[in-house]
Amino acid sequence: MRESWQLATQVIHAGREPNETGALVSPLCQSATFVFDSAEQGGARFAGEEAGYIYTRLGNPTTAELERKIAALEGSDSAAATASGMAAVSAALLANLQMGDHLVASNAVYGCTFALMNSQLAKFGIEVTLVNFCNLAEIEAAITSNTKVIFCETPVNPHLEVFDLDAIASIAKQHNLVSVVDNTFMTPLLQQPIKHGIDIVIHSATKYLNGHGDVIAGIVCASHEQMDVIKYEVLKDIGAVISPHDAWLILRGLKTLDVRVSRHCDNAEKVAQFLEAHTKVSKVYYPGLRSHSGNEYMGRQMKRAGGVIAFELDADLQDSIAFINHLELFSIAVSLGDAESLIQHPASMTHSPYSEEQRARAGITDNLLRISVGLEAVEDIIAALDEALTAL
Ligand code: LCS
Repeated sequence: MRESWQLATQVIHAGREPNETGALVSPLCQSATFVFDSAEQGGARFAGEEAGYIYTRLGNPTTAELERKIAALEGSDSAAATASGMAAVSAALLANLQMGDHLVASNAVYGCTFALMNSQLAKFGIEVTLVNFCNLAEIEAAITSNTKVIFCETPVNPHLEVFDLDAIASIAKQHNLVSVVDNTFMTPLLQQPIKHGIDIVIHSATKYLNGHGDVIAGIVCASHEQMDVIKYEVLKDIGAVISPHDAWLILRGLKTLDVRVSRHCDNAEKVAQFLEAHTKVSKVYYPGLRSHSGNEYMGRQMKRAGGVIAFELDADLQDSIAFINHLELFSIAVSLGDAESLIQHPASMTHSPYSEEQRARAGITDNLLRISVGLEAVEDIIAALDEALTAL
């Protein structure tokens, strides 16, 4: 692979290695374990004296191809594919936190990431402080002598607030913290946090990377030094690794990532403009719109705004729920980044682990609706929204 190749080319070719069959598509290596030539060879592989596969929880050729590809796209030394996006978040945090440590994260994050920090990590004496990452002084003020990690998503799930990656990386370096960014909403084609100085990038590969709604998976990208702990200690012992079959499906999905992401963005830009102009929509959250606070980062940190839009209707909660039920073409489902357009209600679905008060602090209103704009003809997506808005 040439370093000069564009991401649209790398997404197809990066990470591939010739295989002995000559097959264009790398064969799926669906094996739990690997046979040693001798007892001595087995011992040498466990001791790290000889390269080679041992057991799929420790590494697998299909998984390794996916890891090489994503590492190339994100510009990291290495990557580890995981059983889910939550396994990726967990591995990145557990590798860098222990009892008595403190973590600073943004007020709004995906609901289960919030629950992991506030419920699971809390059980092991790891504290979290959630602050507004738009205000850099608030981040600085939250840092204490035991802070080890700074974490955010950008754009944020569910309301797409955007944070300054250069500034976050610089605060982390100044205080000797590990910075972790969840890049799920962007994919490496639209944003590469490591190029802004971020230490660890994670993804729910369930979303755009796979893109076909048939796999739950995640990926962590970091330096070799970080990966020695993330992959060969934490993931090895916790066991939250990806199935080779799922890695193979994601490799298949990734071949069309560039064309899919372009179409998601084209469609979402038109849908966001339609919603913003509609009298029954009171607020639209999409960084591609000039009215959005994240718009200043377009071009600087994000190439385009992605395929997720949040909005509030000029209606009460009951009518907003009726709108979801009335909407044709869209499936009422959590997740995002699939070919199908999806709609969900964050307060009662993806962000239900938050209490009402915590949601208010995170800016997640009860009326907020979130759509993942799919790959259908945009005229049909807009017609469906228009009809449901008219029926309000
Ligand atoms: N990070 C982000 C930003 C996410 O949106 C999600 C899942 C995860 C991590 C966890 O990934 P998973 O374990 O599900 O692969 N977000 C979801 C959502 O918004 N709707 O359904 C799942």
